[in-house]
Amino acid sequence: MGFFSAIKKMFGGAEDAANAAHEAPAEISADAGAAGVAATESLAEPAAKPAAEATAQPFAASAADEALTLRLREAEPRLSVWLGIVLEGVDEAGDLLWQRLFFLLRALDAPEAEAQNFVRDFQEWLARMDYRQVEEFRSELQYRLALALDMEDEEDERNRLFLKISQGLSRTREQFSKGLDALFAGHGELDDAFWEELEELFIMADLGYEPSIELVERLKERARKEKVTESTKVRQLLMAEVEEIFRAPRRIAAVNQPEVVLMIGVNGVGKTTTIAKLAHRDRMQGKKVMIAAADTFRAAAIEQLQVWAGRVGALFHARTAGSDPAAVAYEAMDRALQEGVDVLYVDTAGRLQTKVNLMEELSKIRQVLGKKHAGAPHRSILVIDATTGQNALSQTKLFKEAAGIDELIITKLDGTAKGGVAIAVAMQHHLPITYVGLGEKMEDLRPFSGEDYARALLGVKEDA
Ligand SMILES: Nc1nc2c(ncn2[C@@H]2O[C@H](COP(=O)(O)OP(=O)(O)O)[C@@H](O)[C@H]2O)c(=O)[nH]1
Ligand SMILES: [Mg+2]
Repeated sequence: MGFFSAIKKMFGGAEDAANAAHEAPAEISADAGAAGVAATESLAEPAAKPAAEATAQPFAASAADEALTLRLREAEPRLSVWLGIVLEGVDEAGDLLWQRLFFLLRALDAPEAEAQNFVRDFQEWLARMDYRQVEEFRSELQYRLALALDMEDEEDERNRLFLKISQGLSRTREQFSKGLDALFAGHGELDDAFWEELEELFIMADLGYEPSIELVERLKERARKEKVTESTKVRQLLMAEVEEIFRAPRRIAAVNQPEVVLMIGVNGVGKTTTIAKLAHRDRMQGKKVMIAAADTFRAAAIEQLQVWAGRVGALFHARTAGSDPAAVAYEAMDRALQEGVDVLYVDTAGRLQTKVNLMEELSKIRQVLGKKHAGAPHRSILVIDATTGQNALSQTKLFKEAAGIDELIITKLDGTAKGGVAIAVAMQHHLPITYVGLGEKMEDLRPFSGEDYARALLGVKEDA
């Protein structure tokens, strides 16, 4: 959806007015635009905008719509603000809500078919969740709009994400940040005792012994380089160091479609729900998704995945429980190619019998995928559960050796006091963390930002 062109269209700008002119009732030249100022004077906008104004007409059908259009034009160009305006006077799901959603999507230049799909999907979701009140679904609605309109990187959504991470890490922060404060209060100078206590603090925050020692060494080095001698400055050093730890080199993203994503990790970490959340994101971005149940160990696991696939609108491929996981992966790969799928997710079993077994099973799956579709799997994602603390570290080591990992997703960062494990894993394994799970809802899987994480963990305010 051409959100930005739509925003510019609504908010004016001569160049955009020209771009949008095909939708205007008549071509308005720059001169005619100047002449038309009187007509739009009440909007108190610069002279170059009448043409843009004209393009806003087609969807300003009724007086109510026109009033809304004007409100949107005057408002800050942010999704949350716009959503707030179109949801005014709407308390629950129903005709008025659908009408307003269509209005917003049209105002944002969404093609009619996409707008229809969006609203229909959302209606289905509301029915399934049995939500009626706006307050029950507002957040999911904004999330869906942000994905559909490609606005997740906008400040608005980034703030929401930061709040989420910040809330999720509050228990970890409590331990960590309070410990730091006490440490700063007790030591003015950066002496050996200070560093030793800092190391203990890291260990207590579940960073693990070796990573804690390494982190202190890095901080000492940073303090030396930056000639920092006071303990109070260490918070900023730590902040910079944590950000640095998460700075993973960008991988080449070139993918020959379908993109194939292999999800690995032990039982219970959240693989299946994370696939659903990722698939949901893809679907909101208009992609065709297939999910393959190569975790064939339990029938219940296959059913659970099938239910998720149905909910998020993904194709699903499975065999009966006990089937060969590689055969499922092979067939799904075949189907994905035939049916023009954009992304194929392959769920795998997380049984940790022996490393050899695990290695064999995963490498067989990888082989058959690659045989059918060169380059597949394009991404092997290890899912780890933050609440398991140190186990997450040993699991990463094991899977890295057994199967190879391209990226990490850390789930259950919400409410755990062990959120520090993200630092340890990134530091020890040099793997990018691409998403984090911040709750059980679909909207609770978000792209990971090392900067947000560092800020949330250390309680550093935006302008501090
Ligand atoms: N609080 C919270 N729970 C999660 C998160 N991700 C997954 N879960 C829950 O963890 C449990 C196990 O998830 P599942 O996907 O079945 O794990 P799998 O065995 O690895 O496939 C389920 O109850 C999920 O709802 C998260 O980010 N936060
Ligand atoms: Mg599972």
